[in-house]
Formats: sequence, structure tokens, C-alpha cells
Amino acid sequence: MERTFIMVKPDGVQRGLVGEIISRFEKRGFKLVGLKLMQISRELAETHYGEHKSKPFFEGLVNFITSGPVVAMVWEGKEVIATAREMMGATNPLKAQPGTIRGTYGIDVGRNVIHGSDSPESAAREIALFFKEEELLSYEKTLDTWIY
Ligand code: 3AN
Repeated sequence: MERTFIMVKPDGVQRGLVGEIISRFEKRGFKLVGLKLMQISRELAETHYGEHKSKPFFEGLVNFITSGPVVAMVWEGKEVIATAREMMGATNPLKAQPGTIRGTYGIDVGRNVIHGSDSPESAAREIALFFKEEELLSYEKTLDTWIY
């Protein structure tokens, strides 16, 4: 089953959007397999955003992502990587479709509420960067055995 790395960025935590974002993934039917509130170090931020090192916004991006707590998550499900990207909306919230997370809550490309892996390769890389193997749980959703 596919897994993706999702992170509520410092602006999302400050604005109290953690529950709302988790709720959207739960309601869509995806399974939460890893979750933690954490403060990202500069070193981790620079590694995570390594592909943007030469971009003019790199320094600001690292400053922002290390400016306060984030909520790091791993979600599991069929085609969760691409579906999460659709649920998030475009990188620039002003271009994001209404109803998407960024299209509902964001206006600034530098503070766009949420991060999600953009490919299977980046999902594997980012999950390994943020989580130890033992922090990811495999479990069955047994709802249909006790709700009818
Ligand atoms: P996404 O987060 O949608 O995968 P990327 O990987 O292109 O987008 O960019 C990573 C992060 O860099 C974005 N989430 C955004 O916070 C920041 N970013 C991207 N483009 C800009 C920009 N032009 N100005 C400021 N920040 C940017």
C-alpha cells in the first residue's frame, strides 16, 4: 500500500488547522500510520528542501519551516501520494482550486499551510528523513466488525 509524507507547516499549526487537515485525510478514507509534533532543525530543513537550494526563496523557506512547531504525518492508502496533492491544491494558494486545503485556507505562497510529497521517490526520502521505522505503525481498520 502506498504511503506519503504530509506536514502541517508552522502557519497551519499557528492558525489551528491541524485538526481540520487531519480530518480531511481521515474522512477521505486514508489511514494515519505516523504522527508527531516537532520543531525542525536547520539541518533537517536544508536536507528536506535540498532541491530548492539554488532558489532565491530558499533562505526564507528554511527560516519559515524552522520558525515554530510542525505536525509531521505519514498517511497510507491507494494512490495517496497523488490524491493528497490534489487535496492540497496548487503551491501558490492564489492559484489553488476552491475547496482544496490551500485554496480554502491560504493566500501566500511562502505560507501555504501544508507540505505533501510529490512522487513515490520523494515520499520514500521524506518519510525516512522524518520518521524512524518503529514510529510507523501497521494496523487494520476493523470498523466493519463492530459498526453496522
Ligand atoms: P510544493 O510544496 O507544492 O511541492 P515546491 O516543492 O515547488 O511546492 O516548493 C516547496 C515550498 O517552497 C513550497 N511549499 C513553498 O512554501 C515554497 N515556495 C515555492 N515557490 C516559492 C516562491 N516562489 N516563493 C516563496 N516560496 C516558495
